[in-house]
Amino acid sequence: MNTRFLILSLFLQVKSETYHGGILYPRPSETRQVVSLDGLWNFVIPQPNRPLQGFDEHWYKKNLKELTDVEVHIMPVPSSYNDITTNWKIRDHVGLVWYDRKFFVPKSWYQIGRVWLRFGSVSYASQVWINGRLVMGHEIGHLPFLAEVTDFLIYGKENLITVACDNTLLADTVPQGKVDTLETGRLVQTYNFDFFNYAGIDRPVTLYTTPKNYIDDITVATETDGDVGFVDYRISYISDVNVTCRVSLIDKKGNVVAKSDERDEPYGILEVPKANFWWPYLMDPNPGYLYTLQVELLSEHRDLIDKYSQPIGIRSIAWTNTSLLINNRPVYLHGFGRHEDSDIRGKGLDLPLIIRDYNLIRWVGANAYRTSHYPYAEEIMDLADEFGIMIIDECPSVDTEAFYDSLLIKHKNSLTELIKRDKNRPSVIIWSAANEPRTQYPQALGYFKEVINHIKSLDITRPTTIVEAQPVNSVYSSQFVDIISFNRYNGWYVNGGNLDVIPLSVVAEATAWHEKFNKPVIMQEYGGDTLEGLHFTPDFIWSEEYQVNLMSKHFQAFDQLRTRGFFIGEFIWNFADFKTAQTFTRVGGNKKGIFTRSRQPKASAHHLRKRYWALATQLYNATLPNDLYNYVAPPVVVHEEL
Ligand code: BDP
Repeated sequence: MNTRFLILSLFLQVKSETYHGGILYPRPSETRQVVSLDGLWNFVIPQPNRPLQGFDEHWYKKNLKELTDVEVHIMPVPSSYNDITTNWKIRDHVGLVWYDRKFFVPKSWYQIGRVWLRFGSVSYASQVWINGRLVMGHEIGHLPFLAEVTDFLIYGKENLITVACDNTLLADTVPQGKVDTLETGRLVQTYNFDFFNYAGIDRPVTLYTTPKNYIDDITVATETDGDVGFVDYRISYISDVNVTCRVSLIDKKGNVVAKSDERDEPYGILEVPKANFWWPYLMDPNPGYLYTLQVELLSEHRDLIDKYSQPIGIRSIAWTNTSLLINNRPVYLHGFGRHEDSDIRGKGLDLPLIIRDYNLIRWVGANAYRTSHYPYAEEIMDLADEFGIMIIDECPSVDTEAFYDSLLIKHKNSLTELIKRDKNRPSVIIWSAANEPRTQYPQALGYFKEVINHIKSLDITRPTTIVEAQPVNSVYSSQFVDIISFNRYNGWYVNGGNLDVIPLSVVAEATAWHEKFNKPVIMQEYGGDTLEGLHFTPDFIWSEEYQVNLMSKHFQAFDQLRTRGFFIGEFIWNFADFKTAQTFTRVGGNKKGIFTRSRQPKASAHHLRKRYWALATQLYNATLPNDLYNYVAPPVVVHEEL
């Protein structure tokens, strides 16, 4: 069977309808209502030998619940579908799955203006129908998409929404994958990246209203000068009448601290004297200060047409060939690579989990993380803005092996959508174009030149990076970026069992990257798998002691590098254990977390906590938490000899 057909069948029909507007997060206001479609949906997988059964039988015009020749499951939304049931065939399914549910649209929404349908993400590709009519399609997971559905709805009555979702990864999907056929005829998805290919409607689904004439997008860039903040804004709107844009900046206490002038043009610069800057966690006693940029679309008679409130932070970013500066102060990034991953819900958004994660991030004293290896949910990003956690925002390109033109188009699309989504976030300080592509191939040169130029064409306010795994002298890509990132598993994949070599190797490699490219350097991944509860002294690979000592050897290297002036960050791999594909190299998944998959600390978490807080104290004078060290004995008093 031609698996490529599965994906093409989804996209041929909708290509021309690609949405070009803004993708502002749905927020209620005086002029907008938001209704969640999260909850329990019906879920069906076609018969194994009939992958296109749903299309052949027009399932989008039927109630899935009433189908008789397939099993109908109940599926929570948002969640990945893979680990919800007890059936491995659902977990490992390749191809299309179908979701539907009914929902009510109030009569009062009739002629309210416009109604929109928005998905936080569906992985990997999807097509959406309302009441049997095709509304939209979207390819690439981890990114939001939306469409106006005003004319598709029945007002004051029940409506049906149907989603077909395809998890197939091929040579020109982002990320790449391959589908093989087993002797039995069953399809298996293979991929080189090291995390489970979770799929489904994994982020919130919302229905919301806007007036007919509405605010479509808001773009903000901020600067600082002394204690003055500047907010440069651009509003795009859709309107068939003359309108103006009144923009007000409101502080946390509700005071208007700046506003647009009487012309109320859709662009301008607000000046905020004595501004509360957005500071990273631990760099200031009041990190993550957010203002509200209130945008009002007004008629010629000054009547309110539409209103949208966008949280923003005022901060500046600058970079040199040795440093990264926030509000003109150099920052040192200490954090981790992470995953959206947890038991049962997979990559599904889970509010208790994400709040627990931020509590752990702050407990451990990290000030940054990378959204390895795809964009994280908007709700997760909101908390980074709010807590002052600096984000290296990565698009879903991971382990790219071959560079096709068709792939390049999609890779660039993923960055367009990511930047459109996250451009106003103060937490986002670096765009990451890819993780561990095969940049030793000459084709990587033209490919990444174009990818980085594309980012620069969309946002010049933030630096770019590509996270490299190839040796420094063989890459064709990092010449284009602003900040060098590299991953290296010394004491694990390289010199496993030989921790003593680590300081030398890390210092030599980081220095070589800087010498070759004359740019600041971040070590984006280092670490080793660790089975919680496994102990050996002297340390032995996979034990908690080994992970702790592997870290200490890296800390020594990082401290040497910090004295050289170009080394700006250390990120351990990984924040928590996570699920991977089934392979003999992984025992229940990747165990390089400093927290277990259920978010409890290994010995390494306590160890890392001591370092990250020590760094915060040295660099920013942060106050140590009082439970960092356990009581052992009274401080030793050293008596001077008489
Ligand atoms: C790195 C990858 C990361 C893996 C890690 C590992 O960037 O996704 O999980 O190796 O093997 O190369 O643990």
